[in-house]
Amino acid sequence: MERAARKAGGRLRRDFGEVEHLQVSRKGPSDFVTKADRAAERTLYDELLNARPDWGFLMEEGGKIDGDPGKPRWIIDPLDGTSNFLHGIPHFAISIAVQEPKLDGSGWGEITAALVYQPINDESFWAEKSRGAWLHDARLRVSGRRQLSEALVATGIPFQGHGDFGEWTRIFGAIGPQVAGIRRFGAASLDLAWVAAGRFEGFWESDLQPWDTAAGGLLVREAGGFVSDFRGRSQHICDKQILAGNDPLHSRLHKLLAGAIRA
Ligand code: 2AM
Ligand code: CA
Ligand code: CA
Ligand code: CA
Repeated sequence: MERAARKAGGRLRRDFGEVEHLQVSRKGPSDFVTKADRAAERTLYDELLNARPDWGFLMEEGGKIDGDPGKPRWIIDPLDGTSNFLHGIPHFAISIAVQEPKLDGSGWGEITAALVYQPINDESFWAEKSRGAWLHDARLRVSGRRQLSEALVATGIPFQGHGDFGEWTRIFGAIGPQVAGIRRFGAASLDLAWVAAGRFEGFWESDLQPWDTAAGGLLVREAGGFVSDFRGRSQHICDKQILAGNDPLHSRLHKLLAGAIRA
């Protein structure tokens, strides 16, 4: 996983330097895809298929590819933060997770391994189920801050055609005055990795996809944090909403969110 991400990351680094020459197309009004997204995904696919020929794939650009029955699958966002990438902002990542099939064969189950790799500053956040989360060889632990007034919280703001601006604004109005600050950096997998690393005390966003949350969710849990939907129920990767945070701030944020949604 790390080898594949480093190879694809090297490619993204080169393309980032040539961003003005990249072919760009649109999937929606402000939802762009570049030659770099596709090339990185191709590299990840080739490397991971070579390493585990019988596993399946769920990828942002290429969709679903079945593996052998009973085998895990890779969940891949080859370039999370395409808008940043396109604007020459070096905040983007590769996100890879491993999902196990359910034992009874009735679909997909737990995420057991995760990697979020930031090619520009060469930060590699990884986790294995029940074995912890790490930044390179340093164990990760969510923030120890306990006061909302000291909390730096990240979010994702809806954009054209995605998400509910009214709901986001109500939540922002509820959380904003209570916390030390709110950030919107534009790459959900990195927002989650940074919660795991204790850089943010919390993160919320709606309208996400499995490849945005699969790896980051495991990172937060393995770093001792909590991940849920906006109602505090356990978050499955197919849920579009996510709220992540340390204990006790996850529950404080959840109460503010729940109040704002009801209002
Ligand atoms: P992407 O770069 O892999 O498409 C949550 O904000 C996610 O929405 C981001 O991680 C980003 O993933 C995706 N996204 C797509 N278009 C976006 C836009 N115009 N602004 C912000 N995020 C966008
Ligand atoms: Ca995209
Ligand atoms: Ca992407
Ligand atoms: Ca993404």
